[in-house]
Amino acid sequence: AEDGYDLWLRYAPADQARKPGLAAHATAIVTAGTSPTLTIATQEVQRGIAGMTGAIPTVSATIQQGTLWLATPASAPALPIKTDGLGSEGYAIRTTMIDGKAVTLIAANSDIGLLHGAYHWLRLAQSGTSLDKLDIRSAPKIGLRLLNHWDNLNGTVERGYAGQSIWDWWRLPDWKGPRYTDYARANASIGINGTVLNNVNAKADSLTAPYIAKAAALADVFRPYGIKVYLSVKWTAPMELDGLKTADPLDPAVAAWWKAKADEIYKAIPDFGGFLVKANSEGQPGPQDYQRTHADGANMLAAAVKAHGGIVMWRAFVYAHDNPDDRAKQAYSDFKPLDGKFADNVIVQVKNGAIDFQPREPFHPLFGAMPKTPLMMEFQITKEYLGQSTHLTYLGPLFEEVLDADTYAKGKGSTVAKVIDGSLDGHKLTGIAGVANIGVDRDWSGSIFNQADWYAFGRLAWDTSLSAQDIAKEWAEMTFSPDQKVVQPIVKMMMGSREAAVDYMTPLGLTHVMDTGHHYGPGPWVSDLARPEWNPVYYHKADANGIGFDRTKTGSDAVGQYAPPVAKMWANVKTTPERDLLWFHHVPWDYRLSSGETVWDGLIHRYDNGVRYVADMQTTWASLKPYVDAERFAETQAFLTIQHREAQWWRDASIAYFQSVSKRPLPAGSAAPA
Ligand code: GCW
Repeated sequence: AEDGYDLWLRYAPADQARKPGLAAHATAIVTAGTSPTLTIATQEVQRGIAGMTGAIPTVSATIQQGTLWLATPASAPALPIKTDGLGSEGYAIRTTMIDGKAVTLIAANSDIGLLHGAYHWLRLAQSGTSLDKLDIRSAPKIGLRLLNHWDNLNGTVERGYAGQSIWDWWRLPDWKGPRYTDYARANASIGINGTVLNNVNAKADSLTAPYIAKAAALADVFRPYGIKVYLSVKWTAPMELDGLKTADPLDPAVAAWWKAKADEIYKAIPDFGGFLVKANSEGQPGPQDYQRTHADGANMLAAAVKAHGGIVMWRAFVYAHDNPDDRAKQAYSDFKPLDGKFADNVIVQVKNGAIDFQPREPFHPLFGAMPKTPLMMEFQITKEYLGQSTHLTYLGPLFEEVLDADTYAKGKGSTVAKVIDGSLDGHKLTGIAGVANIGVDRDWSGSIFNQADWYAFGRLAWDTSLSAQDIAKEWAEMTFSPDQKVVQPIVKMMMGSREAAVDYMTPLGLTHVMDTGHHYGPGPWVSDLARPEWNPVYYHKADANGIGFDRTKTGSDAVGQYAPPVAKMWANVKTTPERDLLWFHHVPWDYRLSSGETVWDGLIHRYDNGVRYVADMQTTWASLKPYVDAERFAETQAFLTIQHREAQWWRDASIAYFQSVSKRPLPAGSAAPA
């Protein structure tokens, strides 16, 4: 059944006309050497070609016409392709003639590289691209390309909208169900090379011997796919598990405990990746509880894993309940002074924006501000604030917008992508993480279209220069059909969908106006939460005179945390892009937008546009009925109906509330809220 389980690795039967050509490009598979990874690559190509054409490529020792040849310089010294510059994970694909026979050669420096190459070739095959003349070289610039699971040991997933955790902790380590293999296939196919198994709001139990054994079992499944396992750790684990009196990072007994724990983990998982830490954030314990810094904490852990080649990813998502300063400024205030103080196997993990995975945020001020410290990106693939499982809001454009943002840290062109790929400041340790949207739902991600966000994250992590649109296209080709009659309308729907969500939820730079706790649906009126910075009214500051958060010198001066050219742009209401207007400025309701309309009218029009976009997606989707299988068609149609109703709810509730404050009439043509 088309229930979405196969993700983008469907290998659906190709058009009759394409089948012979496809099969002719993989009559046989020749691998130089043998390994579990090469077996996986071989079987994946067989599965793909068999699915698309019905013919199964043979496994052969000798090259024949139409061979797909997978080789490294080590296994095949006379390789006609240079593998310099491909690193340990990259690959080259080239069609060539060998002894008069047409061959497709995939070359790499490692078997993992060959596996990535095989997946690339299968992607071309699935998306209907000609395989006749290929000459491709591809290698990732970012070293760590990780999923972060916010999966709890009790099987729930924090901010997960696709069912319970896929980690079946009860039956691990003995039972390793087929889903783990399919998880590894999906991730390897887009170049993801690591996974943090458990929630950053960690429980100490994840470091006990039974859980280490369970993690080791998963690591065994993932290893031949080039995927390493990491764990989130709770700062007070030494106290909770072994009764230590303190978790002070400068206490030798604490350091010794972590060292012994690391040794124990590495004994079970020799290629264990390292630790991810949320400390002194939202109630989690951390080194500041002992008057130590984040660097003191990170460096102590880093020393524990150093001898094993492990790393520590230390999160910068911190804001304190007793700090009255603008929440958007707090991570920078805590971390910027620590630049240069972290050990060389520590990387600081920074969310894309300074608040929290909102539909739109300006890039985080730490990017570009800590040249002596490797920084990694944390994106959220799961859509906590973007409609969760039912809204179609493709995140590719959000990821792309952040990666392409210019920090001006070293002049024009100092993009966020260059900060995290290490090229701006010369860092070797580089990374990007995405908070996974994966659960036990048959379709893994809560909806078919949410699969695209997982896919886009992986593709951009591998190559930040790809465009969100090209990624949507290849995803749609593989997920639905290479028929452009299907692909084009789907890509069009996807490409405007995130902006539509911005319009019906948080137009013009509004932020964090979702209802409390679950963050689903509107709640701009909420003002009674204990922590001021959790209240939507804190963010929009709407009153009788106007709306928006003044983050210039007359307000919180958050703009002062950015490099001068950026700060200058955002400090001036006239040079601030309208999409960020209310993020940086408090403006009167009569403030004129570039269109000539007032900010009040502009706000209403954006709510209207957002709702209309969803209605247009419904129309487009309805027109695709003849081309999409019944199951996926019906689910998407039902979800779009939900989304439309909820976009309308967002619009109506937001307008009703803001109107109660602004006391203004709606512009002509806009309906009164229902
Ligand atoms: O996005 C917020 C979420 C919390 C999450 C926290 C974090 C894991 O609402 O659920 O906790 O951020 O990133 O630490």
